[in-house]
Amino acid sequence: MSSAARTIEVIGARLGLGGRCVGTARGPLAIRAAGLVARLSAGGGSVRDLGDIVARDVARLPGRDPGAALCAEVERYSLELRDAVEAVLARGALPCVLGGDHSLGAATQAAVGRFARRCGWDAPGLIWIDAHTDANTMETTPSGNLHGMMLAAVHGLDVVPFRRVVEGGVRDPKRTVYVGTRDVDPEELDIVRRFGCRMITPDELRRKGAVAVAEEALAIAGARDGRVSVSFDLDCLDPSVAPGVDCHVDGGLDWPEAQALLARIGAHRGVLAVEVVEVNPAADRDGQTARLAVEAAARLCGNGAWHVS
Ligand SMILES: [Mn+2]
Repeated sequence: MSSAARTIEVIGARLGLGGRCVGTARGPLAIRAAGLVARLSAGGGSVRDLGDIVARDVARLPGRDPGAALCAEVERYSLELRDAVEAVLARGALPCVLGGDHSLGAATQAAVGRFARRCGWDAPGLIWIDAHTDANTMETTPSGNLHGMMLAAVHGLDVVPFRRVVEGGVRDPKRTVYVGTRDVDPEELDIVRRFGCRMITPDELRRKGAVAVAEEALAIAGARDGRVSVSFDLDCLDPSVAPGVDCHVDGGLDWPEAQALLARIGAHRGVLAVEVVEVNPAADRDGQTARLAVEAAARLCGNGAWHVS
């Protein structure tokens, strides 16, 4: 189950409909242009680029209901992505999904849950490195943005556009660990607490150290059999470090903290799937955020361990 021995299969998800700005749809292009495939190949394993899943251009209604057309398109690309990720897992390869707005997480994480079920394993745990908890529902969302609701669906709450996507792939929220959390809506916080998810803020990470936090996250998420999947939203980093994201939240991780965290997680043998999301090239500064996305992916895919400083 060593990630270093597995082929890495890259899928781009050119999505912006689930977020605040459509510029995020160009994230996978920027991450590839920053040298992703060469960087992943430097780990010594083989890397296949499966190309992109592309969202169609549909109009979003303003306000808390994004509209039936948008929801239908989110469901369409999510089912396409979910099946693609499940096929990667079935080949014994490590999926590395590039975003694109975080609505893609329903597909990646449901694919992991469905695949585990087919194998007769427990649902794998989840490490969610993000400024946000993405745990709103259509009833609690202040914004109507689906990238903030997808994990509620993955945890088994009913969010209509993700209903079919998560079928058979729901994950256990008690083995979800959030890292870097610092922007949670009040009703969303109630949901996260009720579920019993572990939440680690940047302050707590600074107190305990990034490696200790990585080990705690792996212990909780991997409590059953060591199997976990990992989601990395670039907005977990401070906007001064990673300006090229959709939602800027001050007080985030710096790069030395993040890279130590990611390298420790990526060295774990039970990582089943990786997603690196929310890169918005329109807000980036000289491709800096895209380059960090490359480095994050390399560490999570298990070939960045020797870069730990
Ligand atoms: Mn986020």
